[in-house]
Amino acid sequence: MMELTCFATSLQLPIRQSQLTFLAGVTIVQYRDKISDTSVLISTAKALHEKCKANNIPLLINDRVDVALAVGCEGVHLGQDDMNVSEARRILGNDKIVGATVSSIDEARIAVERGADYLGIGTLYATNTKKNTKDIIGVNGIRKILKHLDNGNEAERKIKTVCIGGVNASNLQRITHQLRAPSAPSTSPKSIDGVAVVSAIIGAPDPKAASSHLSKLLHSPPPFKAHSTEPHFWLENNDQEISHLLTQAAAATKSVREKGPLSHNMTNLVVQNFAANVALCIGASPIMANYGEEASDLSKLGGALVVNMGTVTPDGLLNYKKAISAYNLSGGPIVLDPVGAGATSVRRAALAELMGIGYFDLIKGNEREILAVARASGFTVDDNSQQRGVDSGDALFTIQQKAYIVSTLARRERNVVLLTGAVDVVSDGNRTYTIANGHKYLGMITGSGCTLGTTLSAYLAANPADKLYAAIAGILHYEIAAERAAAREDVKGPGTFVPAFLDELYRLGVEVSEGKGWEGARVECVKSIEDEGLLKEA
Ligand code: 3NM
Repeated sequence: MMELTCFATSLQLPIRQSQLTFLAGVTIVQYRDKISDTSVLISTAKALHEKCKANNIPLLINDRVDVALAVGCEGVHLGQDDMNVSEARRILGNDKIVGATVSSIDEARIAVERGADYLGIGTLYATNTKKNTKDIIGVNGIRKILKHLDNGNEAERKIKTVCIGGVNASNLQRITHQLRAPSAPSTSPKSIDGVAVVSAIIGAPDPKAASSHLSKLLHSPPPFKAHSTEPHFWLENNDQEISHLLTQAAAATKSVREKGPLSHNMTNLVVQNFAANVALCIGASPIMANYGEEASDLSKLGGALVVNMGTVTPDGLLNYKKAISAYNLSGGPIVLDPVGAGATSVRRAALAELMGIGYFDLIKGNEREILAVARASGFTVDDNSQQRGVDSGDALFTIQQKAYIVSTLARRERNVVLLTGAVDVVSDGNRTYTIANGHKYLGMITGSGCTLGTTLSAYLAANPADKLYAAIAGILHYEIAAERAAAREDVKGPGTFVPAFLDELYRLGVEVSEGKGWEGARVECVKSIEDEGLLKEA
């Protein structure tokens, strides 16, 4: 059961009695009042307690153990500057609820040690409700604390957690989806148990309707998972697995051609024309719309978004953020292509910012870009263990190491991660595959990586049930078409390759949809992945 904690009042949003008749779906109320005199605190809290009792909702008092005692309510919530948890426990007894605000692993550890019943972890996002917060720790900071608790002693594993700061109806489902301790696929990782909210309820014109809506959101899957058939598992026999995959991949190609999904590209100027042509050739419907305000309408058309950071600017970043929120809300898939992400501090910061405010169904990149993604996801990369791989002269990592990186990252981000190269490695955290198709000409023309992103967006939009299979289908379509184009007699080099490639994308799509299958697909399962120790918690 997910908890919805509502703060009944705060400095900026004073309580109106009428608001509390009563907050639908709220499971705990906290009375937070930092200015009133003690006598007023007690009388307000008593009135509030009567209402809470009538609705079977525990009432906690923020900061003030004395007020909680006077009122006889269910407990207190304590900040780091208040009475410490063990003192409060001693005074209130074991029957009362004692919660604590924590922003770091150390604070979490100490609060659990001292006997807290739950942790309020924050601040998640900057908020107008409480300006003097200690730390904005974001999604990564909270995941780190969850991971610590997940790996801790019994009390740490069992402790309940809620997150706080800037939670509202537009981000609640994404946040609860993302706030999980990343763990091995076989275990059930610790996740956030609820959210604590002030302004999204108390500041709403109709608090009861707002809390009811938040509660519904909290108890339903996020829109971007609504059509997923997860969990997905391997077939035991590798040949059967690959043959099943290829059948599904052919159906995915057919589905792209039948549905003609919108591929909304927020991409760099260099590749816009090429990306539109690639989308058309595979049967998708392209739109090159870089203006964020349009995204809300576009996101409702059943398509997908590509955020390609190839020519990132401050304006571009604002536009991406609007579009990302719109697509996360509608459930339309988003492909993130963090072009050159590791190259400059501006790009690294932009990537971290986007990953902190959005969910990306698929993130693709080359080795250096994926390493930047790993850092933005809260990992440190062990530079010493980078070594030249055996698969490609330029590769930093071996296939095994790549498999470890993409699967670890996909498991943390709960999405699909694709590391492109001579051999592509792609994973959803549970299943990892290599794909060895493609041609060197793809590396000699502009925008081949970017337009693979366009292709993948259309595949994800048309095939949301298993986004990993959808991605593999898109990669096969793209790379086998390149092989066929390069082998043509009329292709003399990269220049003549481009139009031939567009032809072959179209022709292969038709053939596969008509049941001719994937001649020449070179896909393999990577079923055993060692912990290469390349990614560490930052
Ligand atoms: N405590 P809203 S943030 C009361 O980080 C409080 O400890 C915080 O308000 C912390 O839901 C916060 O309006 C205010 O963003 C949360």
